[in-house]
Amino acid sequence: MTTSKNDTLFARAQKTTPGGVNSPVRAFRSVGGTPRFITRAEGPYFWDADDKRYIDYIGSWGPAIVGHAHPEVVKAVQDAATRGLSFGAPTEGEILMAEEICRLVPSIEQVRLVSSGTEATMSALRLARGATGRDKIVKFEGCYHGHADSLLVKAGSGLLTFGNPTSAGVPEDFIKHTLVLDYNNVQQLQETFASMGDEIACVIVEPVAGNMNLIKASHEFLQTMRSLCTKHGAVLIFDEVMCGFRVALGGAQQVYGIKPDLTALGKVIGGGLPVAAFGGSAALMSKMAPLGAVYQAGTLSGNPVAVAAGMSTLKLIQQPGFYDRLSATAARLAAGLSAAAKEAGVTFCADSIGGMFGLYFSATAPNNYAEMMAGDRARFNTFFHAMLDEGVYFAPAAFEAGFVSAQHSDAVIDDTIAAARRVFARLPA
Ligand code: HOZ
Repeated sequence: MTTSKNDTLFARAQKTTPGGVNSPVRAFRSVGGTPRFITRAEGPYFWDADDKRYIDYIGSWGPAIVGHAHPEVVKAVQDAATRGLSFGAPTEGEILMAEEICRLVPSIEQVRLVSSGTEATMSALRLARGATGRDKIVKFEGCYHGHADSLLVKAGSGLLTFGNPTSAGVPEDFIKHTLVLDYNNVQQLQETFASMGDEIACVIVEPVAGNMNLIKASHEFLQTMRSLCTKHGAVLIFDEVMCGFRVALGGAQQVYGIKPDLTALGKVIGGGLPVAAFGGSAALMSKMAPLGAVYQAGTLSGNPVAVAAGMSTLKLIQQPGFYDRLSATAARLAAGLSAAAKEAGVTFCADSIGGMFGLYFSATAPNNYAEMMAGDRARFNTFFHAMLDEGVYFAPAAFEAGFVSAQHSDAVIDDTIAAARRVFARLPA
């Protein structure tokens, strides 16, 4: 048997990098086996070190919305790179991106560009605390908002792999102000505000959760949150790092018709390079340095090459019918996989919103963390590996959402469904 180049690279990587990866989900710890080391990507596909091609359903966890290596995005990056890589001084590109974000997301009047989703949520949190003079924050079990200390409590994504959703190394003192509630539980939210509403600086939520598989918030849940925050002077933060520009051009806030006070963005706005942002009303954003007392900074914030990739992506997603097609693609995949499972008698369902989807080895889609954890994860893992063998790369954990791009044609989706039909037929009863 020949050794896979992925195995060789993984063994080598583990000598110099903890666990062999630079972000835990990539290590395949949840599903077992060897991570695939990616060598190149194009459209809906990427190739691993053994030159095996996969239909890619993570799309860099969202950014590759127009498909990998889109010629216009690549050209924009190349052009920007020839003019210089980083200046540590402002550029007109940053103004253009800020103007575009403010135009596309009506709740945002002013925006600050940063380099990662973690920075965006962490800074939004600091701003909420600075603006209200309060310490307490509310988050929801299974929502992941990056790896800042006070947000790493009962979080989703990679932390769930280890069965310990709260990270070591976070002092109790740092998280004693973090209140963790159940996602989609309206009554618990009301009770919490009734007992301590005037001490709460902010509520932070993924309005479409993408880090405990895909879970949609109910309209009532988000509307209650909006009303309670307004009533008690707390800041409502929508973490749209994943769902922003993914579920609709105006993000989840457009889908639900609810305006947060602050929004965290990332992924799509960088088009595959590191750009993220947080923004809200001009009054709130004026509390940020250099105007206000809330400090935040970054050498690579608004990096010219990254902004060029993001702007080019933001232009492409505004083509007429873009989101109709993207939504239809994800819905076709979800319906086709559900039908294939049903034919094989496998308990399974799938759901989608815009270009995001969820796969569940349970009879119905989960509404919260506990329901998601009740799904059959062993069966997901078997399915994941069988699909990988078939050349289909889903997220390597049952705790992650999936993503389609504009380059996932009907033929690509149908190939995926045909592969799933073969896999479901082989799954042990
Ligand atoms: N937080 C990302 C998924 N929800 C994982 C990022 C990565 O491992 O690349």
